[in-house]
Amino acid sequence: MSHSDPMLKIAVVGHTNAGKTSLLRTLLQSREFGEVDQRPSTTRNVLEQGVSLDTAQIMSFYDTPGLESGSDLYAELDQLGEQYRHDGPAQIRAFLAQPEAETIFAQEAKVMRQLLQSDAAFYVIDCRDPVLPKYQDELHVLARCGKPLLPVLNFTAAHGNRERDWQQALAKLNLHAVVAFDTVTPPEGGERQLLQSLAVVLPSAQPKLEKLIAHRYREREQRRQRALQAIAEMLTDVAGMRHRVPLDANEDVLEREVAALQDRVRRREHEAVQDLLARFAFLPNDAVFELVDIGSGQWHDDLFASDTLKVWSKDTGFGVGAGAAAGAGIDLMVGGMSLGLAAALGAAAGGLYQSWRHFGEKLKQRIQGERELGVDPATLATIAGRQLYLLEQLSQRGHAATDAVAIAKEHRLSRDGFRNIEKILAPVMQDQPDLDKQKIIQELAKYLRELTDNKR
Ligand SMILES: Nc1nc2c(ncn2[C@@H]2O[C@H](COP(=O)(O)OP(=O)(O)OP(=O)(O)O)[C@@H](O)[C@H]2O)c(=O)[nH]1
Ligand SMILES: [Mg+2]
Repeated sequence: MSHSDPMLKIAVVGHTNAGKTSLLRTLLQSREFGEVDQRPSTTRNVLEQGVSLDTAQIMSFYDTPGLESGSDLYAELDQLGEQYRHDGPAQIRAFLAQPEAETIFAQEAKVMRQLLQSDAAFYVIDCRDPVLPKYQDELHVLARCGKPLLPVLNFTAAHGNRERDWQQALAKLNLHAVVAFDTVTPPEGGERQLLQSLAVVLPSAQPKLEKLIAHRYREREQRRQRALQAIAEMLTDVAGMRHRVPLDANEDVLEREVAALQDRVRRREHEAVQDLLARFAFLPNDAVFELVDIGSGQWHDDLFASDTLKVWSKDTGFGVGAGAAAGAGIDLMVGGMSLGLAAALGAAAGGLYQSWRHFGEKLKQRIQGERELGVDPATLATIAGRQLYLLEQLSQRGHAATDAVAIAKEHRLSRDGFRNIEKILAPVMQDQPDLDKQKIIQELAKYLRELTDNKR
């Protein structure tokens, strides 16, 4: 791209509350751009945001205040006289020179000044609204600025929207290129379609926009790849977490160790969630765990909430054995072999030594006086399922969304869904000597990629 290339300037205009700032949040992949609110007239001034490609800025977007007085403005322009009949931009400039442009039409004037200085504009429409005359007047006034307008139908995910009515009304104004793009739940490939349609109404910008589309595609693929790698790393870390418990440890010590291990798992999962949110440019509170505790009916966000684990383990084919039955999600391992937490509990209830005894001499020798606590498969399947679900949600989520992604109980993996992951992680879970952790992470990342590719 040569330096003499003029900067592409795209304004975002439309009625107040139509979702202009929201559209830009999604396009710019920035949760923090501007101010979004359900009240009208949230954006009070033009706000610019540049877009860079390989460190060079190629274009700027301009968020503008919402239009509110389309019909009054239409009447005002009408009074400016016959001489502007065939020169819309001159008519708008004449209007902007009037005192009213600084007083009652101050908001509208900011929009029109920006539009005159831009190459083209997205005209954002809340297509839940009927095509009212005030909107048609507003569009007529904007069209007089002489810049290409690309209507963007927002709120298309809303039930009973009037997409068709709007398409017809826009065609009557000679606006045939229209894009449906819900800013909160953008359609698959929506951004590409939006930018390509912009290139249709503004052909001179096509090379730049094509470059941007290709760049965004590469960026998305790379981000997904790295996110899957990070998930694989976290799962391998958690699968390999071990807490040693001496043979002569009493019940309190065992409980303390279980709690400490649970805490490590929670923290590692939390870290991974924050990492995913940051990679996708979302905010720390944009994901919440909604786990209902079936027994008490209360909401828990605890990975190890006892009743939930118990019931889900059964539902998802993990059985009510091992750690799940205890609600601990932690397994007792002896010499790298899982004995299930039932054994640990037995140990806790009946005295460590007694329950230890029936594992036999051979085993006792093998463990050489120490047992280990590790994370049980049901817990790992929960964490894996949550992460993959979050990844999927974040990949398709618009940055205009203001609510959080709710991660619920059904997002854990079933025993079947977890089987291959468990197979790959087996050497780590069994604490095999000389295992190549990096190789396992790579293998797991590759498998997760296949798994998620199939879902796409
Ligand atoms: N569900 C849903 N809500 C949306 C969508 N777009 C915008 N909103 C919501 O609609 C309200 C208005 O959005 P804004 O982006 O502030 O609208 P605006 O056009 O910039 O408004 P002004 O700056 O006041 O002119 C906010 O509460 C948004 O969260 C959408 O596609 N779907
Ligand atoms: Mg706004």
